[in-house]
Amino acid sequence: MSYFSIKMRASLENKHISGAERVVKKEKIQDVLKDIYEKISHKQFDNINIKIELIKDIFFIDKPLEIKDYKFDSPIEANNFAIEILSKETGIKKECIEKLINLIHTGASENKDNMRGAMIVNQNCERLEKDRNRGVRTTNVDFSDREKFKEFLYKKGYTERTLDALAIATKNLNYPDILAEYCISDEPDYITGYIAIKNQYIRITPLKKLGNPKGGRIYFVKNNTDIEDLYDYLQNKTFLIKV
Ligand code: PML
Repeated sequence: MSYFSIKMRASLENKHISGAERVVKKEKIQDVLKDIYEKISHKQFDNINIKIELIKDIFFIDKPLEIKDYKFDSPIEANNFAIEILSKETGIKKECIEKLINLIHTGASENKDNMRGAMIVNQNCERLEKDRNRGVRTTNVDFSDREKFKEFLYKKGYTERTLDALAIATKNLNYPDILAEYCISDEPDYITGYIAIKNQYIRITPLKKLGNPKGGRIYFVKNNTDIEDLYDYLQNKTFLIKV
């Protein structure tokens, strides 16, 4: 059975507006193109880039991480809760995690913009990204039946952001040396973030202050992580999550 990866990126004056990624069988390509175009058709853009590629090797993950929800009165309380769990799961000192989380909330790249991809941090609190502005991006992951699973999540009150983020977190945590992940959106009004640990996707509201345009991800990894292999896994290996 052959699968194709479809990647769409829309921009306006070279600024990213919207993006979508899917992994589907050939007969679904036309429907998916229509779907992802609908997603951006109401926005202003001057360029859409679509790439469709045959996937040579496809891997499967048995199920998505289990979703849990927690609500707090303030981002401070919410982040303290996240830091507690992340420290327990990774063995990394709370002060280190707190410092890195603060960076994500204030713009983690050198010029105080958001990093383009995720920060990678080991248990000694050392940053391992090859480029501190670019970070690493998890791509090439989708659900085996995205529409069915989307409907299931929508009925429970979740959004397409949850769907996409759950796919990314599930692929990340499937890598043996990734111990945990922290994420807040760069959308100023999307204040639900998450932490992911082995088997769990823990949604936390409000993980950031309303109106803050900063966001990003941190991947917490084991000390002996092979960084080349990690990049290859996150960026090049294609996974479908069974649902
Ligand atoms: C959720 O609603 O489950 C949290 C999603 C975070 C999305 C982060 C992003 O915008 O990439």
